[in-house]
Amino acid sequence: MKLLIGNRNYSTWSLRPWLVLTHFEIPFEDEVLQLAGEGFRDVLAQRSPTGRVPVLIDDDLVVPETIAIIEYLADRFPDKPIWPAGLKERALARAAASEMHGGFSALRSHAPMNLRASHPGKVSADTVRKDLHRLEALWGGLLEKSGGPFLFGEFSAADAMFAPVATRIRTYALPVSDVANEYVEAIYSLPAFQTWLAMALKEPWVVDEDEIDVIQGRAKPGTIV
Ligand SMILES: N[C@@H](CCC(=O)N[C@@H](CS)C(=O)NCC(=O)O)C(=O)O
Repeated sequence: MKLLIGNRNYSTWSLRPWLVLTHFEIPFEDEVLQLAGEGFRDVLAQRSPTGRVPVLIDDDLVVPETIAIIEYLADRFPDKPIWPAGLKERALARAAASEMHGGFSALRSHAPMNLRASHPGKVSADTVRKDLHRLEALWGGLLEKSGGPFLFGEFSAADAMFAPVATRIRTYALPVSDVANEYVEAIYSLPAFQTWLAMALKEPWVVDEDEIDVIQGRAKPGTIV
C-alpha cells in the first residue's frame, strides 16, 4: 500500500490519511510529490486522477480524495478503530469530518498550514473568528461528552481531519478557549503527528502560496528561505 502525499510542511490533506495509516499501524510507504516548482502540476496530473494529493494506491486500486481514502481504510481494516465504536459516535465523527472537509473556509484560506513557521498575530482573529467559534463549540461539546483527550476519547479519523486546523491555531497563535488549546496540545502529543512534524521540519522546500508573508505582501515570492 502506498500513499502519495504533498510537502509535509504544507499539505493538510496529505497529513490526514497519513496520520490514520501511521497511528493505526497499517503498513504502507509514502512518496512526496512537490506542490510547487516547475512542472509540478504535470507530475500531479500524471500520478493522480484528480491532479491532487493524497492518493492511496492498493495494488490496482487508486483512491483519491481524503475522506474516500479514510473510509476505504476503515472498510479494509475493520479491526482497526479508525472510527469510534458506537453507532451514534460514528455518525457524529463522520459529521465532524464532513464539516471539516467542506467548511472552515476562512481558516483554510487566511491561515495556511505551515508547520515550520511561527507567525503569532499575523492572521487577524476577526477574519477567522466565526470559524474559531464553531471549532470551540464543536470540539468543546465532543470533548466534554467523551472526556478527551481526543474528540471521541481515543484518537480517531475525526481527529485526523482536524489535525491541520490544530497546527494553524499554534502557528498563528489564534485565540481559542482553554479546552480548544488543550486539544491542540493533544494533537501535537500524538506520536504519529510528532513523526510527521519531524519529517516536515527537515524539508527544504518553500511553497510561496502558503507563506503568510508572501500572501500578505511583506515578502516577495522566492525570498523566503
Ligand atoms: N478534495 C481533496 C483536496 C486535495 C487537495 O486539494 N490537495 C492539495 C494539497 S494539500 C493539492 O493536491 N494541491 C495541488 C494543486 O493545487 O495543484 C481531498 O479531500 O483530498
